[in-house]
Amino acid sequence: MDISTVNALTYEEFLDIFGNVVEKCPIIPAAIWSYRPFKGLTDIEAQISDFIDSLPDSGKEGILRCHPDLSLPAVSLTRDSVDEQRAAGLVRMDSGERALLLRLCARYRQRFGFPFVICARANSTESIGRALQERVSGERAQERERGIEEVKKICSLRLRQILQPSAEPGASANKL
Ligand code: 2AL
Repeated sequence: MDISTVNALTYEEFLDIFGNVVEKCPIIPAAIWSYRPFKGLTDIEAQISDFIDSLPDSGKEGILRCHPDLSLPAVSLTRDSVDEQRAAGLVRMDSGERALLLRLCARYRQRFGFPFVICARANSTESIGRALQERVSGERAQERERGIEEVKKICSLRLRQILQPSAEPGASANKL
């Protein structure tokens, strides 16, 4: 989809298509709708990022809580989440690896009051396991910020699946 098509969408169509770019947080695309017309993919990304940054800590933690724990049964996940966890190889883990991951995720959630969030597409099962081992003993404020940075990475990749980078103004000139 290109940016002029995005800018021509009705609010309802926009929410249908962009509603889950931040997991189960349709209020975010609903809020940035106010900033149309968008200049391109990076403009939408920046508006989402600024909106998230403007939230109080409780709002940021709320966004993290909308994310499922990694490696939960697929029935409880959104389509986006299933695809991302599959891309990271999480669906291929054996039952011992899965049990360890779930145990660490539960410990993390208990310690911080929000789930461990990481951009699965940018990681492998090994790097997710290492990050979880390290982050489970971190500090709450630092983990809130790290989690939010991961949410932004997930969002960026989801946006790129909807809006190709060629939707950027000037992108066609680069091809000449
Ligand atoms: C997720 C998710 O749903 N997609 C992804 O990349 N990471 N969840 C999580 N808890 O990290």
